[in-house]
Amino acid sequence: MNDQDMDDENLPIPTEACMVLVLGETGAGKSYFIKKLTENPSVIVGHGLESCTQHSQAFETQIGGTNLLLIDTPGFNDSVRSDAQVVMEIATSLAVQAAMGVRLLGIIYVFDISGTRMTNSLKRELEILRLIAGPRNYQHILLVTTKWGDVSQKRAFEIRQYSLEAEYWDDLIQGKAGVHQFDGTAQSARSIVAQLNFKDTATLDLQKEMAKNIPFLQTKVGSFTTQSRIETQRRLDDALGVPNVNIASNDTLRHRYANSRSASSTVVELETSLQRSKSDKLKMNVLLDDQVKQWIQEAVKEEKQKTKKKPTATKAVNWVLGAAVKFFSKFDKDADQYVVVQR
Ligand SMILES: Nc1nc2c(ncn2[C@@H]2O[C@H](COP(=O)(O)OP(=O)(O)O)[C@@H](O)[C@H]2O)c(=O)[nH]1
Ligand SMILES: [Mg+2]
Repeated sequence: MNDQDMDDENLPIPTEACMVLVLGETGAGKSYFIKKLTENPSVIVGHGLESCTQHSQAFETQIGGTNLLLIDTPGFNDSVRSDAQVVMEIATSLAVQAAMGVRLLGIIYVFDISGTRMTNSLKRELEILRLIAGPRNYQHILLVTTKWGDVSQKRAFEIRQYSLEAEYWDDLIQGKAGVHQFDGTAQSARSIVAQLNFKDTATLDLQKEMAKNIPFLQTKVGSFTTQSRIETQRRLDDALGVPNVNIASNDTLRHRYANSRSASSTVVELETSLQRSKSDKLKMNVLLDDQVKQWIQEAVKEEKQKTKKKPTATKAVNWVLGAAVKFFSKFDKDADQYVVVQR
């Protein structure tokens, strides 16, 4: 399918809205930030460690006369999803945005200043952010620290922010990414978002790669998220003292580790991880742009049948994001079967 196939009839109601991606670790405060910004009670904020944002979702608001579509994402380092899955959801919203001609203003990257972070997961997450955006687009990124509430910790938090800026965010800041502290209020959220450049449109590196119509696995961020998973497994193998496990093998890891000192919970963790990386690779073979165009047409058709009208852009974006999650989850459920079929 090419762009000409998408005539007006197949598109949702045109919108002047601009899209903003909200990214960051699970629990960092993405949904909380969006809730304050949009004052929309249906934004679900998390309570415990489990991730709360079920899947990516768009929420509308207006800033200075511009309609914004904020994309809330489940978050990296999530308890139920791999980073690859999260990146695919981000890519889906970028593909919808491109297909519907919605302008992308940039990325808000949310960081919990009160939490202590594992260096490796932080580095990995920042690498994903860099690969999605590309160095020319750092100017379209806002790095936002949250959870400054505990006054007794203010000094410690400031030192943490300083070390983030000096050691982890230095290249992003040099590339003109903005740094902001969110104080938890609606006014603070609005004034942070107002710092995005409303006149400019961001074209992220990932969008450029996807426009070439290559499978997602071949994009830089696609290959990074699957490669590093293999690397994580190697490290776990080393820890268990079982070198050179061929992860492509169909032998179950439980069998391989039967005589090792490993705790069965670690084996289960490895098996889950192996399963996820298999299904992630299969998901990533999809030509996302084509798939998304089909979903948009289905969303328009369904809404027209129901209400005799086209869906709004927000409704269509959410319809597609929901369809994408259902579609991806099939790969997780059938991961083993698919792998056997592929051999
Ligand atoms: N004090 C404070 N709590 C916050 C802030 N942002 C988020 N939280 C809390 O942190 C938890 C996780 O927030 P949530 O927005 O669901 O995180 P998400 O996974 O990034 O969407 C919730 O209990 C929020 O109430 C903030 O700026 N200040
Ligand atoms: Mg959330």
